[in-house]
Amino acid sequence: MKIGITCYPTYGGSGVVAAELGLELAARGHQVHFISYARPIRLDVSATPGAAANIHYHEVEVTTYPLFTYPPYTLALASRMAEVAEAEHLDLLHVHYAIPHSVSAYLARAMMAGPRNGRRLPFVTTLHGTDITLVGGDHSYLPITRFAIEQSDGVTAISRYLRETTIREFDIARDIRVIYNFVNCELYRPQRDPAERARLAPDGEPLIAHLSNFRPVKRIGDVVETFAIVRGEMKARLVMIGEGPERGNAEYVARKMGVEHDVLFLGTQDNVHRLLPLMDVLLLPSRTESFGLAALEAMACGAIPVATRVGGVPEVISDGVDGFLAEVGDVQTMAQRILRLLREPKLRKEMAESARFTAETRFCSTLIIPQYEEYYRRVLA
Ligand code: GMT
Repeated sequence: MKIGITCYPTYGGSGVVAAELGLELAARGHQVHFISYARPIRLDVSATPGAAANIHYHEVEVTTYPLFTYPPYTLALASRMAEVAEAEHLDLLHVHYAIPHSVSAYLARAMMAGPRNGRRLPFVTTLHGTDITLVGGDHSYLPITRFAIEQSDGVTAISRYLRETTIREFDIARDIRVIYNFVNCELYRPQRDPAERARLAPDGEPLIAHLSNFRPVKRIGDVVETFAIVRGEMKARLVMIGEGPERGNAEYVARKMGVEHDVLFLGTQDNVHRLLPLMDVLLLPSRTESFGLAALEAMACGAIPVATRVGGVPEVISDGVDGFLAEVGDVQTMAQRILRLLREPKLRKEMAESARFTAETRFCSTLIIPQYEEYYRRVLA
C-alpha cells in the first residue's frame, strides 16, 4: 500500500506512534510518505532494518503574509496532502491527532474527488488523547473535531477508555476501532549496558526515570516530590528525559526540596530504547493519560512503571503485577511503592519480568501492526 502519514513531528506520544508505525509499515514493504512541517523525531530509519528505502518525507511550507495573524497551516497541509497523493498515487491518508490533521485530510479528500483527479482518497484518523480530552473538548474546537471524526473513513483510538470518552463527550454514533499503542520488542528490550548505567549512577544508585513532553498534564512537580521522598530514605537518582514548558518548574522544585544534585535533565533523546533498560522504575504521575506509551516502552525494557490510575493506564498496567498504580497527586503512595521495589530485589526482578511479559504478549508491534494493515484494507474496500 502507499500510505500518507501526518502527525505532530515534535516531542509527544502521538508523533512517536506515527513515526514508529511508519517505520514498521515500511519494513513490511509498504511505501510510507510522511507529510508534515518537520521530519518526525524518532523517524530513525537505521533502527528498523528494511525501512529506509520505503520512507519518504514531504515538508509542508507555510507561507506567511502580513495579513495572516495566524498562518493557515491547516490549508497548507491540505494542499500538500492532495499534491503528494496525486504525485505518489497514495492509497490513503492516516492522520494522527484529530486537530487539525483530520480537517486537512477531509479537504484533501474533497480536492482529490474534484474534476482534476476524480478519485477516492480515504483517510483514517487515530485519536491519541489530548485531541479529545483537553483540546477537542474546548468549545471552539468541539464542532469541527466532531465533524472531522464523523467524516473520517476510519477512526481508531489507542485505548478503550479513549473510545468510550470520545463517544460520550462528542456524542459520536459511528464505529471507532481500538488499536492499542505498540512497542518494537526487539529494539526495546531489557539489555543493560553497564558502562552507560555507571555514567548515570556512578555509585551504583538505583535509577528512577520520567519520560514525557513536560506539559502540565504530566504533573512534573509530583515526579520531583515523589523522588524527594524516596531520596530522603535511600540513595537514588532521578533521570528526566524530555523537554517542555514545565522543565523550569521541575528544576525549581528539585532545588526547593534539596535534591537537585541527584536529578539529571537529559533533554529530548533520540535513543530512548538505549536509556530505558538502564532504569529500575519509570514514574508517570499524569493527571490524565489515554494510554501511557512511556510506561509501555519502559515495561518492554524491564523498568517497572509506577503510574496514576487514570484514563487508559489500567488497560496497560495491572496494579501489583507488572507495575503499580496510585491516585493522582498521591506522592506518598508512589514513593512507598518505589521504595518497596528498590528494597526488595526479588520483587523487582519478578515485576520486571512480568512487565516484559505484558509488553511481549499484548503490545508488540508484531501483534499490533497487522491490525492497522487489516483496518486499512477494510477502509479501502
Ligand atoms: O501527552 C503526551 O504525551 C502527548 C500526547 C500526544 O498526543 O502527542 O500523548 C497522547 O498520545 C500518546 C500516544 O498515543 C499516549 O500514550 C498518551 O497517553 C496521550 N497523552 C494523554 O492522553 C495525556
